Amino acid sequence: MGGISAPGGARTRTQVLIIGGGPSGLLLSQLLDLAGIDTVVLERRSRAHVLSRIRAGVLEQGTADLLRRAGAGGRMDKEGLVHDGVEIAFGEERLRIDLAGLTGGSTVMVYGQTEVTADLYAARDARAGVVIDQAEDVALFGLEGEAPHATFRRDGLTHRIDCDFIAGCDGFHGVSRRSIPADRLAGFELVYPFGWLGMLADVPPVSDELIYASGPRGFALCSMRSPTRSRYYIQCASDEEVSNWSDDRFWEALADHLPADVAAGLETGPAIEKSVAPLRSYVCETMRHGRLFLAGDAAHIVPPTGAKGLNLAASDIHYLSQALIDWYGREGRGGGEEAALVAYPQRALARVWKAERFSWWMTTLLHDLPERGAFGRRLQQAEFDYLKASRAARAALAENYVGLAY
Ligand code: RFL
Ligand code: PHB
Repeated sequence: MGGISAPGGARTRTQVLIIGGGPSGLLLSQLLDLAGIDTVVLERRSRAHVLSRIRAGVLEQGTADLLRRAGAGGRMDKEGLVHDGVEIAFGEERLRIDLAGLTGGSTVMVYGQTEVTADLYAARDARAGVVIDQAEDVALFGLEGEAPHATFRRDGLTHRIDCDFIAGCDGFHGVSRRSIPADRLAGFELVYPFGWLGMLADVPPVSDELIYASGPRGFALCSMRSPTRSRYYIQCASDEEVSNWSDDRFWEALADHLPADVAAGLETGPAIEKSVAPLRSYVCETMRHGRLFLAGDAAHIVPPTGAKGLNLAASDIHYLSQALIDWYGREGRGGGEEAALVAYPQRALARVWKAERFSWWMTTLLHDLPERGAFGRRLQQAEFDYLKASRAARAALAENYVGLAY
């Protein structure tokens, strides 16, 4: 092919080519590198853009442990906030879920995805990892054979990288899943008729713990990034325009969604960021197609209500890195390669579907669901009353919230 070259001195061949430089792709690259496996990451956006995205805030213990194993947990352990409880509010009633007490000591770490991504970039830089940003028009070839490759454009030139495997870590809208032939792709989707309007502000959080609130006007979440930075969300239409929301309008609506005693303690201030996220549940069960493996949001989406999106990405990467490390280990010993690769989708999907169930359950428990009418609201009240009355029900919530073992 004419006009094909190596970008900025990067190799034209690698062992595992990773599409997407979000948390999934960077973590995979780091874990494989630590095991002596060569990778190149191709990211469509600039690094500054990737690092400006505000997304998840809660890390399961398994995710925090994986980041430590990857050598990217130092700042998290200094600056992250360990939470051993979380609150559910229903109307004016508040119920604390004692995460640690109900799970034998498990906790969650409140530490923003923006920081996780920055720490992973720093870890890759420290090991001279190759992450090529602004890689446009990535296209994947030869997935069903033993020598796949990808092409992309950068600085007006077309480049080609050959590899053993391609890891599709390029999020829900990426090219990887779309490269699987439609008749080989098994996808399952549930779209909710609402979204979340999020805002970030440098004001102290209204409470030391997260509050998931369900009221007559719908859902709200009080979260945080630090003792001086708050992250708040309210339920909105999925096509809501951020530009319709002045800071004052947001704060008033938030107060309206919270129990009066919580609203009374709100400290307001100028927004640093506001954004709308539509809510969706999606699973692509075809997490492997030949030499292509999907991981993270490229393979599945959960509504953010259970705080599972980033954590599922981490467990996928744990399973995928193990499969690839196993494959390269066996290759050195001369065989048995298929078993290691076949295990990946099976192991990942078993955990994915449980997180999908939990995220769907939290979403339907707490949001205004107009299509279910007054009957639906009575069911939500009954569910909340059951949580209040039953330690077993609270334990089930806690066990899922801190994250199922892997
Ligand atoms: P990401 O973070 O989407 O990263 C994918 C990366 O791939 C790049 N990319 C491409 N690169 C090369 N070629 C292409 N053709 C490409 N197409 C895309 C993208 O630029 C990007 O850098 O997926 P990853 O790494 O799997 O990580 C998953 C998490 O980001 C995700 O699960 C969570 O952020 C989901 N999520 C939330 N999860 C929570 O637990 N709590 C939250 O509050 C929360 N809020 C959110 C969210 C996801 C959002 N999205 C996807 C728009 C809010 C939003 C707005
Ligand atoms: C957040 O802090 O952004 C956050 C926390 C918990 C969630 C979703 C988002 O369930």
